Amino acid sequence: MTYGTFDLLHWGHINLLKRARVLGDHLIVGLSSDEFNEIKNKKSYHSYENRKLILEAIRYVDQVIPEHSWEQKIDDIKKYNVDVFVMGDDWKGKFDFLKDYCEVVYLPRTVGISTSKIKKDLFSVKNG
Ligand code: C2G
Repeated sequence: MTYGTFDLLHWGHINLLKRARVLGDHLIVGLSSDEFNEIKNKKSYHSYENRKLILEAIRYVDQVIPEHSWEQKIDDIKKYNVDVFVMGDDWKGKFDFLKDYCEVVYLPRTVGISTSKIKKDLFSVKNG
């Protein structure tokens, strides 16, 4: 299982999902709701419904559920019988408390791409 906003889907997201998928046989993505994004101080370009539609089209993703809060992970792990929890290593250590419930894996982030980089680069192109 993994969680995230996955806005303006890019190859860094795909690399994460691809590597996460092979750690098990069914990948669930806890997709941040628009409301939870506000709590994370993130404003996504695509709505939750459209980010969900995009994620569900990815071959590595088997199921998408909403992420409404920081506190839902333990319940999700129990509810969905999660064996492995996976995140990019920008989160390294932040979810070690989940080790009591499942394996916790932090994967190296893909260097050179991010949703904020895309927005920044597009903004500078537009403004010359
Ligand atoms: N990611 C990556 N490489 C990048 C960009 C992102 O590996 N170049 C990974 C992140 O580490 C994360 C996932 O892709 O595991 C989704 O990234 P975001 O949509 O930015 O997710 P985030 O805002 O970190 O939300 O409860 C956890 C949060 O919802 C995580």
